[in-house]
Amino acid sequence: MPAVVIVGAQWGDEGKGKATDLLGERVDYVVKPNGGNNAGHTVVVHGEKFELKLLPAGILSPQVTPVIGNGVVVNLEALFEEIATLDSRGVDTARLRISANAHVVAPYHQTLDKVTERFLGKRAIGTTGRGIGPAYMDKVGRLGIRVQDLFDESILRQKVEGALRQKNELLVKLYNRRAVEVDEIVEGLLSYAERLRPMVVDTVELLNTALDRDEVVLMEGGQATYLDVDHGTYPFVTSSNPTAGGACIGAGIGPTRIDRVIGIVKAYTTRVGAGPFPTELEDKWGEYLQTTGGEVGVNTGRPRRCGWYDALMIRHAQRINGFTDIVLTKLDVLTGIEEVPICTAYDVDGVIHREMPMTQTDFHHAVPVYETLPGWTEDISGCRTLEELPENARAYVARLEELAGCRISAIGVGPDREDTITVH
Ligand code: 2SA
Ligand code: GDP
Ligand code: MG
Repeated sequence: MPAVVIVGAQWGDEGKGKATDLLGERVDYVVKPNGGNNAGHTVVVHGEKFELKLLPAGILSPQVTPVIGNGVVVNLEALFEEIATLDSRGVDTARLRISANAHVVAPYHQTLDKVTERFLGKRAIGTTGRGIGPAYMDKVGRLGIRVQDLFDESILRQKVEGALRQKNELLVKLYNRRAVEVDEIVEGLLSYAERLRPMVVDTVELLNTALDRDEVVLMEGGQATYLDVDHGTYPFVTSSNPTAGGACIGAGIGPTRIDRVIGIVKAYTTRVGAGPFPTELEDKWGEYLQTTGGEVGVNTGRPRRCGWYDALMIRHAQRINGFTDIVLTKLDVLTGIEEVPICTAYDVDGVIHREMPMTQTDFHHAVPVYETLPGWTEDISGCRTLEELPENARAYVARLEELAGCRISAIGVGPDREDTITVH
């Protein structure tokens, strides 16, 4: 398996971190292709819990070289904080490599994220407030600061001056904030330059020569398919492309080198932030999933909205990403529910849709149509083979596989690395 992509199939927090960590033993490089410190992965290794934000989950496997790809936006303060936390817990972070082309999240990006959300009022996106959107806006608008700019003070100064001419107009005139000083930003960024220098390399060369040597590179997508700025529930999305195609761009690896695209799918659905969510449960079952599943944002501590499994979303995600396999996570959370609903169609103002509607308006109006399967009460957390699962749990998995049109190759039955069924 030369290059492998891991993609979230829903709205994030499907357990991508755990899946990456699990594959870690067979992988040489783990590259994060998109997003920044808006991500949040909880990985439990032999009972010890790690929370990762900006760093790829592969950093927890000693033989893996973790890489921050060109498609990432890097908050340097958050980077060094996370490195310090992992160092203090005995994780070797010296192996980390960062693309010279990755963009920097500057303090004014974070300010702009927060004031824009306030400005939007009821139409706010519910961002993580980490400055991710404004940093990507500057990248596309050609006003961004790249990691490599920190090694050339005069270029850095010119770029910061250019960016602040526009940002200060916005901050002062539109948002009634104080203007940001060029020196303050330049000095702040330069203070990280020497610590950053040994980590910064041409990651395209690093990763592609590794592939030439038949080493395994795993691209660990952040966020998820329905948070993708092109394919997600726009405008309630993040500002990058956390889909399989986006991983190629964000890592600098050509699509012909990719062998497997693994979709990470939660056995139910969750979402953080605003936006449509047809199967959302605002009753005791929503609360049940939230509590039993421990559905709280790793990064911001926000409770995640919860709902039943939506088969239309997964089938559409399968098309967008071309999954070769699905890893189904958190099946254990459904234990004890007498009858487990699966959304197999939407009723949109009296019209039945069996595939994702074309327009966002229809998606907003979609009322889920459920098929219900009998549940199971047996504790499944100790199961390690498909055969050990209760019959009803097996039937649930088989039905999801059929509806997704894709093989389920592993099933999560608990948060620890070991709590996994590998399907042969
Ligand atoms: P942003 O900050 O611009 O990327 O926010 C835009 C939307 O993307 C959503 N988003 C996320 N959704 C789920 N999980 C994410 N990471 C953290 C986690 C979230 C947390 O793993 O728990 O701690 O709150 C993540 N990152 C971005 C966000 O909610 C907006 O809807
Ligand atoms: P990510 O953003 O996709 O990496 O996912 P998060 O780490 O934000 O959220 C997934 C949560 O579910 C984490 O707390 C994991 O420890 C936990 N988790 C992952 N897989 C399983 C599973 O199969 N069962 C249970 N009970 N928890 C899981
Ligand atoms: Mg997460």
